Amino acid sequence: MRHSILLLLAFALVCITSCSVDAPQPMSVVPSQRQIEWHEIEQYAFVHFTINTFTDREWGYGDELPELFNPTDFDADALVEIVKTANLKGLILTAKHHDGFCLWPTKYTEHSIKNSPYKGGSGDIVGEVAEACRRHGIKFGIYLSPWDRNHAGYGGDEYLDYYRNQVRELLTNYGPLFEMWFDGANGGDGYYGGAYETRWVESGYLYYDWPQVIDIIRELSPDTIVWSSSQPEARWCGNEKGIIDEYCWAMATPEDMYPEGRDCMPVLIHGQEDGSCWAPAEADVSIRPGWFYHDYEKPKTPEELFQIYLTSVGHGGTLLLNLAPDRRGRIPEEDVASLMAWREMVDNAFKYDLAAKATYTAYSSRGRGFGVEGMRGDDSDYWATKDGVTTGDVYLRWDTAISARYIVIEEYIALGQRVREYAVDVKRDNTWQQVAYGSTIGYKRIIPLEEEIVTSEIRVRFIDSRGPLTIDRIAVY
Ligand code: FUL
Repeated sequence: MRHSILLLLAFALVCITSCSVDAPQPMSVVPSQRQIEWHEIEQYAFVHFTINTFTDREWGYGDELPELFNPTDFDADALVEIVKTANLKGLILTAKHHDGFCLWPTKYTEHSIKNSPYKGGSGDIVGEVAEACRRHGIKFGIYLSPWDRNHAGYGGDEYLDYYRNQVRELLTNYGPLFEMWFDGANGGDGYYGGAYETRWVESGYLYYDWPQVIDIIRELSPDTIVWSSSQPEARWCGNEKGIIDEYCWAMATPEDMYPEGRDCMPVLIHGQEDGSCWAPAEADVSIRPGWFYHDYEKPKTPEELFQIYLTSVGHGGTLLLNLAPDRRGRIPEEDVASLMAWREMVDNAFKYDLAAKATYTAYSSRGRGFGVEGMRGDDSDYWATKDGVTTGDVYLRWDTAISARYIVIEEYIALGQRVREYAVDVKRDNTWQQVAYGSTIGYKRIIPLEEEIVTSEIRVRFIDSRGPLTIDRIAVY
């Protein structure tokens, strides 16, 4: 008897070990750990604030006097509290816009806040916001315009030293940063230390020698996501409307994103299925028509912001939503109202995952550890198919009918982005009816249904994929 129990145990052990299954091989291009974390924060604020706020311009010329910068009621905590309440997880501040005025008391130029009336010249907007972010658990990032219409040496080597010194100074004093934003606007007319002329830097991307700048970032703040034209870890989505294209890969090849003399827009918009690095789309958009505050402009409505959420976070990228402090240094009350109503709309729309009560079924599974339950909820397990299996249907069934408005699908991107084509069907009057059809999924795809659908069965068909399917989540709201 004892013998046979031991034999049985040994057999079970052999079975368990031999039945355990390996995870699918990662695709050749996968996100780094910091990029995965960046995807997960989904939405964060941009704050455009500088001398333009006081001159009513979008691009300053570079000859504005520092005395013009005079916010009467700036409060970094109040700003960050708004960001936090709106559930934005980070904040990227314009430390320097194209006009060259610096919002921190840099030691490299007099064209800064130290010569403004703000706090009698002892203020430091970058430092105040950085500290407030840390106090409130908000990630902090910096926008540092490469183009500088104030600096006399712009276009030459002297400016490059100046720029790199500023990168070093900012990272040393205010880092670590979660993202650094190096705007693409480059060259044109400006003050340039009194020259009042037009300067074009011969191929902007080469002029700045980004690898050198990135080396400084890696040395001082290794986990910073670099938004730039060289080795980008996040890319521009191709418009400033908050719309990431329906067809969008997180991968792209840097040389194709910023090619000499070729149109880069298709690559920025769609990414590349065979791109050489993970460079996902970020949707930057302002709550107002302009990036800076102008009293004649109005903020977007909560409904417009909600639509933007669907086409940014819901299209597999992140949302970088700009807020524009007014001349007090405060976010206008009507913008705050719109922002909070938007947040409530998002919270309400995605409050209860109806799939929590569904039964998940798939006829094809990789095996132990990669079953359909991996698609339930927001945890780290995922459903995978066997090597060579690049299609699969997943059924969600409920005992009592549910009323669905959104389907959310997420790929397990740590192993790469794979899905090329999918469809969603619902069962009505005992027949399947297709309600959605699309191409890429990536980190997250929110599929808004045209109308609220009452059903007790939903089928997600993965029609084509670059490799075995690795699906992290299917949720229904
Ligand atoms: C653009 C800039 O020229 C705008 O002023 C703004 O900063 C926007 C986010 O990027 O390229």
